[in-house]
Amino acid sequence: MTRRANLGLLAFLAVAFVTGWVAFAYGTAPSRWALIVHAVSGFGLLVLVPWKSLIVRRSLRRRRPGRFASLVLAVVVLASLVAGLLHSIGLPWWGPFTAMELHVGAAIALVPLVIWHVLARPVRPRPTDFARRHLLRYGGALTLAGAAYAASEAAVRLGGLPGAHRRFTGSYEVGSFQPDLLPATSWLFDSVPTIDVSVWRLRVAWPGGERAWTYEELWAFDDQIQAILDCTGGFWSEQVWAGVWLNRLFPERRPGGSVHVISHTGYDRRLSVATLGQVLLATRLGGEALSPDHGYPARLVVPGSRGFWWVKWVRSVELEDVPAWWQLPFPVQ
Ligand code: HEM
Ligand SMILES: Nc1nc2c(c(=O)[nH]1)N[C@H]1C(S)=C(S)[C@@H](COP(=O)(O)O)O[C@H]1N2
Ligand SMILES: [Mo]
Repeated sequence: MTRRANLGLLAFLAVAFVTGWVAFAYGTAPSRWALIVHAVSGFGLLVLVPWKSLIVRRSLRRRRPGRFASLVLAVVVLASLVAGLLHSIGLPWWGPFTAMELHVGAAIALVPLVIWHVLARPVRPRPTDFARRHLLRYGGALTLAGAAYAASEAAVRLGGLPGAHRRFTGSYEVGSFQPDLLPATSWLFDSVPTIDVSVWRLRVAWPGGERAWTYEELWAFDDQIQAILDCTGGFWSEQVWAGVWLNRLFPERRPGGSVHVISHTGYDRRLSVATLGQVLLATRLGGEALSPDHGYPARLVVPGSRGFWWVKWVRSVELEDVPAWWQLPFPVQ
């Protein structure tokens, strides 16, 4: 019994961890499905708490070494759970971090703790763990978890809490069509650079050629799009952007592969050439020149993709003969 409760906890934790990142990777349908599974596995951990507390009580009496680390693990799991729930409910929150930052930060801190815990307290699954009578139990725990999630969503709606209005990615709307209210944010460590457009050039390169564009030349384009920026930090905002479709900066006939977009700060993303007609290199937000914190002189607008694809302060755009998946799934700066 206790062994299977431990295995269940580990499975729920692993599923929650993976689906959290899937939700971060997508701004479209997969994010919705991932977050439903994510929430159910989060509630699954809570469902198993009564069994786990029996295990914990018994184990504490034995005074085994490493108890302290196990308790830290429990506290960090609970911190992540509580922060995730507070974000989803939308209750006010104070402190140096947002609920979502604390949620993900705690989840990342869990990785070494969980690895240590599993190595220090190994649980070997046995074939009988998958016997039919146990499968019913697992099904029961899953059903309870699903029901708890459904009940919490219903409560958020009935209670008229802010969480009722969040997007399927879990993000809250901020300042749509009011450029001044669009939050300025970075993925991790980038800070706003100072760029002098009289010397700045956008480098556009492809196999066999390249061209440098001045700010004035780019400013002359007026391709427009209304798009939602959905930051994994937990906000979204719809704005009108203007600039130039990326495919217009390249020669008509070009090979496949991907486009490597590099920021003045070194931050970079790689996009599939198939999408270039829908990706805007924006010079304007709401009809005005970009402000430095929103990417002046030029930044990407990638509709349907999470904010971290919207590279700011773009310095060069290079067509290369490598596939778009040839990059880390998330930036590291
Ligand atoms: C293994 C540790 C984790 C656990 C136990 C966990 C659990 C939870 C729970 C219980 C919620 C509230 C669900 C709801 O009521 O809607 C939540 C929300 C959320 N989590 Fe996690 N999570 C974990 C890791 C992560 C990671 C690593 C990420 C992202 C990289 C992430 C992203 C999110 C997001 C975006 C939401 C908001 C969903 C919404 O508002 O609908 N989580 N998480
Ligand atoms: N060069 C660079 N571009 C970047 C980032 C960054 O850290 N560096 N952060 C990205 C993230 S995570 C988001 S959500 C958006 C935020 O755009 P905004 O500050 O205009 O709202 O910019 C993206 N572009
Ligand atoms: Mo973001």
